[in-house]
Amino acid sequence: MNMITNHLPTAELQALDAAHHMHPFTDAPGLARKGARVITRGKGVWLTDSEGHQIIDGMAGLWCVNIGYGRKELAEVAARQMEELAYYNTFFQTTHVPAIALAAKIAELAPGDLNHVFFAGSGSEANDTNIRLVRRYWDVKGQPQKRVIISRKNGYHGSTMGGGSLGGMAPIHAHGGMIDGIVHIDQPYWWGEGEDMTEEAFGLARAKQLEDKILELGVENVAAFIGEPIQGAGGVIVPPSTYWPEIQRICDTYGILLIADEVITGFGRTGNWFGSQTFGIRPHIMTIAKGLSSGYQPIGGSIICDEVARVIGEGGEFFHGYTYSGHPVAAAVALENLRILQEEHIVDHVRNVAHPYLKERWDALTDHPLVGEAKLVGLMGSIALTPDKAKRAKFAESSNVGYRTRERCFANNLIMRAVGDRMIIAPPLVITTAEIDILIERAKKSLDESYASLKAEGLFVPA
Ligand code: PXG
Repeated sequence: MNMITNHLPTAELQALDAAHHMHPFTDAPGLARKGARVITRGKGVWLTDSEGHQIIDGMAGLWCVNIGYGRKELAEVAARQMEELAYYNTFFQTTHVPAIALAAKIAELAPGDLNHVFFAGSGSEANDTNIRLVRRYWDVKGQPQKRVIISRKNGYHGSTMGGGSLGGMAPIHAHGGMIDGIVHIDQPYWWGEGEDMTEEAFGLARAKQLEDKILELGVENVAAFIGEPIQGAGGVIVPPSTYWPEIQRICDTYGILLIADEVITGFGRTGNWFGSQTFGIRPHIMTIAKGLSSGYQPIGGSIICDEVARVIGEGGEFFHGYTYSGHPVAAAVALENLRILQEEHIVDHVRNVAHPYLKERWDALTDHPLVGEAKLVGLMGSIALTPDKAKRAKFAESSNVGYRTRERCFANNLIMRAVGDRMIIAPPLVITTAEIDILIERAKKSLDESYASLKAEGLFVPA
């Protein structure tokens, strides 16, 4: 029997999964006890599991299925490309049509003079490329000591050694260490860390840390700053309006390279093609992945400005690349995904229809006793769970409030994730207003149940 087309009963699949499949970011014994949820089909914003549940995917997979599941056009393009040229590399002075066409299309969509694309297989790989690119850039310019990259605590840039080091997550650093030459400043998380400051003043203060760090390290040692326009995996932390303009000013003043990690915020998520446009950021390099192919094929890359590409070129051969850089099937599928995003005006749908409709309902969740603030940019949202809104208080860790609420969402056939005490969503960009109603209805029910259980257990109290 072919287990893929005619699968085994759920319990058997779960047993095989536990025996042989090591999952990312997972407590394996814990999962083995419980059994993993087996997802079998996807259509639009809907998933089906092996037990036949119809689940609304509030996370677009892992922030990536921007055009929604089940688009046949992408399957057809993949099949055609596999028949015509399943693989060829882009090393050794060779190229192929899908990589050419996709690079040209990305350059057309990207703002400013971001005109050059270096392909990778994922966001992590692309950020590893970026580390080498920015260090090589200063090298060629005769400043090889300019190597330090400044990043943020609670930022996420992947989980390879380079990506994990750029990210500011201590548990990741604890498993395998960090590469050298990366330092972290604090994140612009006003709700959690702003104390008595206004959001605007706090945004400026957190951006100012970049300037202080550059001066402390010596500008002659600093290569670049990297940040996500909105921190995704960190909890959909939307920075105060003052933050990015000040970061931009500092990068301009000290002449350090600015990398916008657009792996989540790219390709329509924020209501523009790129989050940098939403926040007025002018990066030298953008990291892309996820929405580039809507997750239908693994592909990522770096979009590089004219000046950085020119300097890298002046240096002669750049000793870097992946077997699958510009993979023809992945590139063809990504190109078809971009055609659909563009021709079906999906970014306009986010900005003009889905965002405004969801925004009203998302903000209204703050009426719920469990919800403090609600943030939504485009179709990327978060709510803070709190036992005391006025004090922006935290729950005790033992309340497991995020996990508890996520479990209620799962039970109610809604995928809404928890990051600590924030609940986050990033649904497929094609979500309709009727589907938004269902998402909100299930979210409310889950919040009600979570709240009731906290109350019943005497846990609805500040830490
Ligand atoms: N940068 C950003 C901003 C990301 O969100 C990566 C880089 C790495 O991409 P790859 O393709 O190597 O995974 C990401 C990935 C989560 C979660 O728990 C988020 C990501 C990946 C896995 C889990 O929200 N983002």
